[in-house]
Amino acid sequence: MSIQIRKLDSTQPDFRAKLDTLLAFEASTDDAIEAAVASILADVKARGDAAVLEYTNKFDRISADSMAQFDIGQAELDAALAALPQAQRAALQVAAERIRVFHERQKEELKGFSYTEPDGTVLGQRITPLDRVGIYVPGGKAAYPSSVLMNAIPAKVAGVAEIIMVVPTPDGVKNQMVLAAAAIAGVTRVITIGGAQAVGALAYGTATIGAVDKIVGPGNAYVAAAKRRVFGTVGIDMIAGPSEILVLCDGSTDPDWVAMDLFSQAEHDELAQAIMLCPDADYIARVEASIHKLLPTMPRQDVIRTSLQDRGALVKVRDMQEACEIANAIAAEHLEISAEDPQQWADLIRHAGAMFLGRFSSESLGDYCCGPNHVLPTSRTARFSSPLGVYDFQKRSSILYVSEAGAQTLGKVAAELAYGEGLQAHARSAELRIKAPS
Ligand code: HSO
Ligand code: ZN
Repeated sequence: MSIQIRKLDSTQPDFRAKLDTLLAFEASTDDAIEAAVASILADVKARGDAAVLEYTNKFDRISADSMAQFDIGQAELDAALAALPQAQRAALQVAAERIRVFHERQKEELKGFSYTEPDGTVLGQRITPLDRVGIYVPGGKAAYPSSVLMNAIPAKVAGVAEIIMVVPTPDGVKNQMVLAAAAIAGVTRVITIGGAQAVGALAYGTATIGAVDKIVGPGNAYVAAAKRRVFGTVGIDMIAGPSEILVLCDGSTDPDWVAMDLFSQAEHDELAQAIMLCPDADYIARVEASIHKLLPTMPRQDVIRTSLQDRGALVKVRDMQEACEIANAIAAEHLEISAEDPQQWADLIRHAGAMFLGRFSSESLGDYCCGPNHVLPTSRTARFSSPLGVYDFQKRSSILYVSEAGAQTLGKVAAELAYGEGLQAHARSAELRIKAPS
């Protein structure tokens, strides 16, 4: 079966409207899902472990009789790691080490500070890790060991004391590579529960699972809805949408490479989005030919075809400058700049989750092992949010030490403002510290 891929031209008068339609993605607002999730969360909050056990047995088609059966001990994690084929174990270890090194750098950027004023007053900011974090790992078609590393390692580097990973095991089947990745990343505890019930258990705590402070990690529409609802009780990282890749191409890269890069995100999901921008019409035709040639060789060709047909596009732009402007409007999760001199174009980019510069930097390398995080803002949220990082597992506290001399001058300022706001106690609290003139 062949593929029909959308071709757009930036000189068409309705180009921006067409692009907007293509980019529009409705994050789940399904009423049935919302209602189901609300009732599961309320039930978990009220009945704790009993509810989690029931939902897990029902949704994952298993028949456990106690929560203890969902706890995977360290010995089982270590055994999963030991049993992996040597090459797979080595690859996970190399990836984990590189991810750790990158995030250690991030941590160095995130030091607190303090400064002392002439009167001895000291002001500053202290950064501390979260105590307990929950990591949600999907158990279905997107059970990615690489995502275990990408979520757990920054938490570990930040200094989070307890990392609780939940992963559903439909029909009781455990993904050994996911367990091995948990062992490598140093996850504290792995519990084989999933869905909204796992999010509820982590957020509210049950007798066997203590409440966490933040829940991170991707999940299906139920998990996303549950994370939104528990936000406030706990922190959450983001609501991840389908994967996206935007390739900016000057026409100098082997078209097979570009076609395969587009496939690499399209193969994640029918809803994934793969778009190419290029000023050279002949080159676009060559990439299209590569797509036709390579698609039949792909095991996941059905997913790729649907994704490319429904949400993909090959876009002819006037020049690379215009490609950069459009890239900023798209604010893609992944942006590849496959060009002779990528840096000059990268300098023009303000909005992208991750930028891959030059033709050798395929997104797949970043997905697994370069080091930067692959959990990135999707659905245009790169306009205002950042890759998952050490900072997501830390928070800041302000430090205020006011000297006796500082209290004299600051007290007058504060009292003035407090009277202005009609707040007597504030004003007098400041004034009590001001010494009467002797
Ligand atoms: N590209 C995905 C991450 C991933 N790729 C995991 C392969 N495995 C995030 O958009
Ligand atoms: Zn990927």
